[in-house]
Amino acid sequence: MLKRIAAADATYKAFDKRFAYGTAGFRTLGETLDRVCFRAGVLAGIRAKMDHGLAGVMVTASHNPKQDNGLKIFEKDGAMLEGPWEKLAESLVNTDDLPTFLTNLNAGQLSFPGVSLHTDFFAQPQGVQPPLVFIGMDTRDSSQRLIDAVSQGITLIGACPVNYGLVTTPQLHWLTQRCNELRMAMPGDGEVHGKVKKEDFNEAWARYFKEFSDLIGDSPKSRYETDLLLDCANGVGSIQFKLNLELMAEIFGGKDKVPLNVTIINDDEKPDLLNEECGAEYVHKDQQLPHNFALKGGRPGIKCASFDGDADRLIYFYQRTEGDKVPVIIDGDKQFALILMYIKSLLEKLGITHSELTHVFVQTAYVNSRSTKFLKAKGINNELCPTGVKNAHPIVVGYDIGANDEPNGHGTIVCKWDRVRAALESKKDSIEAKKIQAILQLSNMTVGDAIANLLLIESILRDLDMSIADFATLYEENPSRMFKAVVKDRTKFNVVWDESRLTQPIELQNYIDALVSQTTEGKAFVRPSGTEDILRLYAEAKTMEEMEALAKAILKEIDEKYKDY
Ligand code: G16
Repeated sequence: MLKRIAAADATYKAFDKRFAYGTAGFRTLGETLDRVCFRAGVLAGIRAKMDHGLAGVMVTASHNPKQDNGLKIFEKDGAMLEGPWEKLAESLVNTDDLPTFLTNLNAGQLSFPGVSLHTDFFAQPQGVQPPLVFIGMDTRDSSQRLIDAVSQGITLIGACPVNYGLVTTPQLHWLTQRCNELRMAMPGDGEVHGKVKKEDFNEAWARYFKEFSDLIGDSPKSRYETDLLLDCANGVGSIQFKLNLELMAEIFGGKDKVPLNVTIINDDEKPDLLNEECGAEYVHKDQQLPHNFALKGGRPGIKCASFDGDADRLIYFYQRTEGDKVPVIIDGDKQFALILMYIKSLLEKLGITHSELTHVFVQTAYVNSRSTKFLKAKGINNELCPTGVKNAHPIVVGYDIGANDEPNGHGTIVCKWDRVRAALESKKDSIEAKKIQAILQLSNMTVGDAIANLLLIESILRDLDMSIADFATLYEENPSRMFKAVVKDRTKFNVVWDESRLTQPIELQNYIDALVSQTTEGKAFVRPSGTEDILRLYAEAKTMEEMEALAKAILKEIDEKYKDY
């Protein structure tokens, strides 16, 4: 086994840089990732060969430009790869001598705190259920080649790749978790994974959407708009969401019976067009209407949304008046404020208090100060964590109901079903209890999911009879924006735990502090990106002019003094 791994590894071009397991796995130019993908396949195979028996690998660079690619590894329950395993993955991918590394690792001469390798991973797997790695990819040019490399790594270490082809990232997380549940329910069935079809995902959400719709009924709405213009970033989201729409038409008994009429734009899956002037990242960060907005009926007042390249982010927006190039944006924070307020108000109607069913809303330093004030006033328990689902997850799971999100459109709400059901037991026939369960069922609890979140949010907007303009005015944000700065070595910029301040270079932090203190309702911070070779700057102020001046001054300082730092 080791010889074949070594021989295969040698066929992939060596690289001369160190790859870091960043915010969302390994990510860089697609053309440089072949060996990384092969080795990551070996790692995922080892993960699956431990007592868990299952892991997942998604080949995607999500919001990044089309020439990039990357991969995320995840656990059998769909959660991100455990932190200690990230460290092992990083070392394994970067080693100069893979056979020696693997030999030492297997013999226990090389160890990683928190990683328990209690099974000889060179041995043939025992037991009925083979170790599996669920794999999938986005629509990039390099994705097929890279997934072949991942697949080879998995096979050579003695695990079995299960290739789902073109899927959204959250879909693959969910399919992995689904298989894990089935395996636990049917431990004697070695072929149970064959029962997990990628369409199960689409079918589940079409059904959950219908179940919630049945609770609302079809009483006329005066403000809710059934029409939605959806920008799919020319990515894999359009392939999957179209299937959802077909299934919804079937389940509702006809397209005209579905209380949501979606017109899709930017659904050309040509890799060249991926994320090009469209998609959630473009709309949110560049604050622009997506390409082709006007092509299929985009006009002032029309409710719109954007997915990103692998459909794990969702941004809502609309054009306020004719000719406006800058859309009104409803970011992740506002989407999840709506979801939490909705659930909280149902719980309040049932008289269920925070101590009976605890909740938390975990956000990042990017949260707008007005959002924080709003949540506080509404009594929503709020915490901050560093960027990345892997950082939010440990906090969220400490509560009965927990949501985490980022303004860029990532977000999910999870719950402890046993706690929720127990709290609702004596009221389970009430409409409120039914709605709480139906809305939580609409959440993809493995990871933030643009398709699931869209159907979840549409359900709430319809129940509350809210228009897109009503949604936008849930609270008013300070003008804010994210900027990028290119520096020679972003790893030299260190931040505090929640990323809101630099610890190094401290002179730059002092400069930012001085500017912020002179700005009305000013907020700004700089952090190194974990997915791109840049620094990110967040700036916020009471007025657009002050926000822009704040950002301009910080960007100038970085350019003049820290570009080659
Ligand atoms: C990933 C992460 C997000 C993060 C984003 C940008 O998203 O899952 O949590 O906000 O990268 O991260 P950074 O600011 O570190 O570059 P995606 O959608 O690109 O996979």
